[in-house]
Amino acid sequence: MSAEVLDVTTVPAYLATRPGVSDLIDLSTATVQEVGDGNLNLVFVVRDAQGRSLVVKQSLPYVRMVGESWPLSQDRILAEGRGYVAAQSLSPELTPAFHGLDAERRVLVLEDLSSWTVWRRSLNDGVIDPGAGAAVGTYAARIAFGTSVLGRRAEDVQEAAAGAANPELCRITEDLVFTEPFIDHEQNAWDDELTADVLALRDPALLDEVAALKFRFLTAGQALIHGDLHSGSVFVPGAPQRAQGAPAAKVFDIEFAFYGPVGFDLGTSLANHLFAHVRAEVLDRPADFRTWVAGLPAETWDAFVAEIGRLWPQRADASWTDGFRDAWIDAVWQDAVGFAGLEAIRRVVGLAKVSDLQTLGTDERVRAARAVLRTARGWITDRTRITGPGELLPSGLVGSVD
Ligand code: SR1
Ligand code: MG
Repeated sequence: MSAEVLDVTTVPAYLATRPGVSDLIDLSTATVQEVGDGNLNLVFVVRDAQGRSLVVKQSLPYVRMVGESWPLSQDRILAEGRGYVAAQSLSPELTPAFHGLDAERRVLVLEDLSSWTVWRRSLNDGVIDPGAGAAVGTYAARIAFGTSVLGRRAEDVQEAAAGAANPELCRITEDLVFTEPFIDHEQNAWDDELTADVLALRDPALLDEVAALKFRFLTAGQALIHGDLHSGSVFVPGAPQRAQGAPAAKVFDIEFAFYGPVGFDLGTSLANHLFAHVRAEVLDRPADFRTWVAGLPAETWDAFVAEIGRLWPQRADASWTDGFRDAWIDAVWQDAVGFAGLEAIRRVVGLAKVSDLQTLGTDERVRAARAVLRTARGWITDRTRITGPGELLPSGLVGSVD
């Protein structure tokens, strides 16, 4: 049975039933706005007369971007709650404060970050956000280490993994990322000029590699991963927040969380660096912005490696040698490069597009998308030969010219 869906008129009365909320906000003066602009959920910002605020998020019983014709259970909010519990314990400053889950009503209460900016928007606007990539890499490392057998007893990890199954959302990722972009599917769409590039992706040798990565996504339950760590799942602070000592980014929207391959989150991030890069190139953004974007893969990856190194002395099992650490990092890197290729392709071909490309004019979008597809294909096929983040992004739009 679906939980009753909230609206702007029912949120205050609902919050009055939630323990502890009246310490955070004065409900008698509260005003409510629905601000959800994602693909799946309702998001309300609640503000009181003293300027205090919080966010209320409720999963809908269907996919918001499609409508009630695509039903989806509201259980994903439970996965998101598990994600926030882990994040609050392992990397609290890099996620919004979590004020609790109401499992019955399928509702989360969170810190309001609406005065921050969603990173994708900031990248689209050509804004340099120093340290945002490093914050994402650090976050990924802390969650990977702290929820896996690297940092926890194997028995505890087994129990946590069993309780973190998220089959419906994993099915969405499986279909949208690993399957539909490579077949005829009604949810696919692309600019006509890209048809040859898209159909070229059905090359049997490439499909073998896609299959290997899909198998890895479905079977490598290494750690509690975010599952959708693109630039739309990251907030960046503005100057006022930075002046008050805010971190360089906060990761949110953890509803795709499950025990999966650590490289999936890093790969999703890297693909979104590619979107920012090709957009910056076709729009001919200033050199300092383009240079900063070109450095995002290294900034993110280097922070991930550094944080794993910092945490390593706290490992849960002395069997994890330093040599194994280095081999594990190499394996995560190869996974990340392959998954990045898949995330990049699906955002051009499949259902869920990205504004980095969609808001370009047609000519620019075609040039940018062609560069994405060609770069992404190379990431998948050459992932064992790409030795570091400096080799990932094409210089300019190389690869886009026939
Ligand atoms: C039907 S959901 C489409 C996409 O939105 C989410 O943000 C995930 O990226 C998912 O693949
Ligand atoms: Mg999302």
